[in-house]
Amino acid sequence: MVAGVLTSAVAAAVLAASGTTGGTDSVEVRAQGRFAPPAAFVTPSAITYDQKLVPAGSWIEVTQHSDRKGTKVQLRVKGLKAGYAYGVHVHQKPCGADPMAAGGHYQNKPSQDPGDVNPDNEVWLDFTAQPNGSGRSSAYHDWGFRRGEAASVVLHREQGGAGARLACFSVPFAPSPGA
Ligand SMILES: [Cu+2]
Repeated sequence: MVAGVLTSAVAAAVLAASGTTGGTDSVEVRAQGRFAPPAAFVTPSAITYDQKLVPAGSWIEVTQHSDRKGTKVQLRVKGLKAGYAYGVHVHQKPCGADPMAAGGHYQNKPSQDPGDVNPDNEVWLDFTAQPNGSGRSSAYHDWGFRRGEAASVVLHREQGGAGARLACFSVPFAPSPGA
């Protein structure tokens, strides 16, 4: 195990921490944040665009484990709307005040074909919030991210690959070892 980088930043109601550790055979990324609305001068790492469904102060954690065989991404949330069915995917770009800033879905096989918008070619983390507002999900693929092409997790109003963007969390996803 080689010491990696650990950074943290506190700004307004935002706490974000991410770390990467790994030897030559695997890579780990863990990022946590609390959602805040877009602000004029500081872009939080976790931004809510809809405070009814993603209240300010609600919490998110995303972890990535990649090795030469594949990639597991796990999502945990707290403080969301009980019983609500959220759609979630990994997107290409970091979050911004504009919900569209995160760009499109990360795709293993980049494609314009709507048929390639599916949980095999993309990382979907849809979940339904528990009665206490918490939720979790995970996705495993036998592929990994290309460097710099996966940078956020977006929560959507609907499940199944589409729907309005409710919130966005910037995550520094790492390329697979050896990539
Ligand atoms: Cu999405």
